[in-house]
Amino acid sequence: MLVDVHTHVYLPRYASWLRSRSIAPRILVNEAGEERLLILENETSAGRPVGPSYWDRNAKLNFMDQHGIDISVVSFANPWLDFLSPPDAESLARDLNTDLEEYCATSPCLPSSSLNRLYGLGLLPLVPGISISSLLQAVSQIAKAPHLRGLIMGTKGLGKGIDDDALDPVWKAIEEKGLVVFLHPHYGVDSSAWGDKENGHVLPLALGFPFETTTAITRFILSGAFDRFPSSRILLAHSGGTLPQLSSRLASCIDHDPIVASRLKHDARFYLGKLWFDAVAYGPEELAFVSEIVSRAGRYESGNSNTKALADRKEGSKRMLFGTDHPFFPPLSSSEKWKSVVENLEAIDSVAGWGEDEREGVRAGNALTFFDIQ
Ligand code: 5CU
Repeated sequence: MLVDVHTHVYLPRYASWLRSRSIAPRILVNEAGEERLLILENETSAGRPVGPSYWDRNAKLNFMDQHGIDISVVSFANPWLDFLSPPDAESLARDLNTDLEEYCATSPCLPSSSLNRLYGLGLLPLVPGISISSLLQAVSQIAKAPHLRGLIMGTKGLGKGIDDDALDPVWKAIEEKGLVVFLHPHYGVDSSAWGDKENGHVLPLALGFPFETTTAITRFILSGAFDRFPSSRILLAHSGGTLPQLSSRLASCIDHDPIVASRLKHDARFYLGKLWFDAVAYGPEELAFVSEIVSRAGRYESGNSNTKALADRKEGSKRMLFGTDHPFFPPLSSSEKWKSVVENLEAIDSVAGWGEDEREGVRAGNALTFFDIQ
């Protein structure tokens, strides 16, 4: 079985909003009469192709069939509602969450099963100036929707990031309802870091996106939020960005900073072991590394971190879940299989130390458990 946990949509109502706008984020029609998408900072004014794969459910299901994906946990694509006023964000969040529940609930079931092929992650109207009660209403709406299993969240929060103390009641409600939070980037990092050479979207997407996620989740950890909301279930996009690689350095920097250290109940690496990671890393070595380090995370405090690498990888694989990033990164020809699927599946198949149980877990079993799809 194959379950895709990182797959996006712009539902028709959202695409209409993007079409109605004259500044980015927007969908425009070019001189050739083709729709183009303009969402990233510094995107050329020509934008890039956008079409039914972003909003048409049949296109999503066809993509799933073409790649043997049985179930998708669909989430809204960036930049979500970030650019809207509080009243617009609030009403669009409500409508989009309703739309997504219907999109999933009326999807076909798996053959000889009562499981739907589509489940969803809703969204919150997280914009500066929104009231906390509006956010709590959205959390409650999502929790009541039978096919929504959580929500996707960007890194801005109410404008001050996801470590903003003002969000504590929201994290508390999310934790109480047992909802998954899929933390996903959009803004990258300051584009002056990319220099003057024309490198298209390579640097913002390959480096900026993962580093944005790294910064956001690290700030969340440093704020002590995991100590306040220890049952939070956060899934990190793109295999956690660079947090796994930097976690021991982070722990060391905290050790040398008494103020930050006094805020945390645990060694920084402990919190790594409370996270989940999509397996959208495109290479077996990266998956191996993340699974190994994640499994050791909780053991640093007991001084027992140097155990067997291969056993650690098996254990850590339980926190990793297959994803595609559809409909981003399409191939040049529509008949081709998407590299994002093929490469990520090949990577899962070739991790040294993962046996068939671990591969099956990352492909499907972990997601079914994590999202309570049964
Ligand atoms: O290619 C891109 O711009 C993106 C994006 O915006 N969001 C995403 O999830 N993947 C790729």
